[in-house]
Amino acid sequence: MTFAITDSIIQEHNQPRVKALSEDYEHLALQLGRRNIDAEALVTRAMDFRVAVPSWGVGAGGTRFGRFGFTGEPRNIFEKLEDCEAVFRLVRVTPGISLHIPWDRPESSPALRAFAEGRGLHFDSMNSNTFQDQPGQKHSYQFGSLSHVDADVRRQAIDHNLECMEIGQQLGARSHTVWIGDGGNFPGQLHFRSALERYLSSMREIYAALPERWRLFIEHKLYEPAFYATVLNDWGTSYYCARELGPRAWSLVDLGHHAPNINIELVVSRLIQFGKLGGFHFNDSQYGDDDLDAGSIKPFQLFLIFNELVDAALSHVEGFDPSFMLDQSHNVTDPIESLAASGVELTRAYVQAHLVDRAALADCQQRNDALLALQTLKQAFTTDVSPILAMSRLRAGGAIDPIAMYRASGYRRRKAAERPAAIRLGAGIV
Ligand code: PSV
Ligand code: MN
Repeated sequence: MTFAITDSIIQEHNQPRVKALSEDYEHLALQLGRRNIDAEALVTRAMDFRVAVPSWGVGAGGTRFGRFGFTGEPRNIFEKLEDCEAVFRLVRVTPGISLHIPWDRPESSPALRAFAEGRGLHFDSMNSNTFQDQPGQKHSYQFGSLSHVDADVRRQAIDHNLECMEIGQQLGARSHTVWIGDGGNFPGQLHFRSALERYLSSMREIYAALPERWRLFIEHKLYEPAFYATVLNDWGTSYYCARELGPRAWSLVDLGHHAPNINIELVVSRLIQFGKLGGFHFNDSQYGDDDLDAGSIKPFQLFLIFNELVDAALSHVEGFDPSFMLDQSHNVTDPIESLAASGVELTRAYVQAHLVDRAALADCQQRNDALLALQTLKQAFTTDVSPILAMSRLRAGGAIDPIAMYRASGYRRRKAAERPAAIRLGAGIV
């Protein structure tokens, strides 16, 4: 038997904290009541919030300069799922797992599915990987994959995506996410229009093979690994391609994939309005695709993004049903702590966005009262909803204080004993 954070360990840790939480919650409920906001309704919303965890996120991340492993690091997909379970048990909003193939290719999909379901987990989106070469691979992706000039390379990349979807079907997943590193480093290297045309024609084949009721997410990125021009570079190109592909193709927004200083909430709003916002990869950044923990650098931006999402949900925008995933790289923290904290931060932004007095905001906009419009948003953003989040976790069986609970459990120390060191050096994640 391997060590797990059980319900009873959590309850034991929660027990001495329940009284203080109840008092804080009552006080907040009273304050919100004065603003005609029902705290109980917000607890329910927080309990219903869901964000998927990436299977690759529970291992040590890395940069192109190196990767620092840690003791007790998961060595295979089963151990990764154990760590995903720990995150889920602490915060209760992360039962979905987003799987990367071939990083986490299962030897037996039925066995992996049973293992996950036995832990209250399920598989969310599949992710293909045609941005790296794998041992024994026939054709190299050095000069691209789905948009490569050579039809044989494109065939191999298309087949890989088809295989990902086949595995995903066996695992019970419901969507497939395609991100390619295709692009160029030098002016003249790529014929821009032909490269996009080739990408689209490869994607049409993938789209045609999409299992019933699945959604196809296409993820754009401004730069990296290509540093001069990327084939699927921005949200406009993503929107165009999603529309060309058909109703089951959607744009996915990774928060780290934009030009510096871009107004991401505006991008989000445009994709909602044009009916193509399919999902998110949440993370945070200071400079580029830094893959830092969600909400760690720009919490107000995160709130403003959720403000757009909640506004769309409350106004029942047709077909609006975005999928949420974390896509982070953990280099200096325990990934379980980072993922748990990120799950909490996303739920916080989601709940805070429900505090926005939308009638007052609409009135400010109508009267061109810019100052009060901002204050209306700030009133929601500056409300500390921590007691609502903690109450929702408590009621769902999670931890009142997830990080303290995790540390008290000694989980990583126990895993270090269970998982004798497998030193993995080398460059990390993109
Ligand atoms: C690429 O930067 C990306 O955001 C894609 O989603 C990849 O699948 C993931 O990162 C790999 O970490
Ligand atoms: Mn991503």
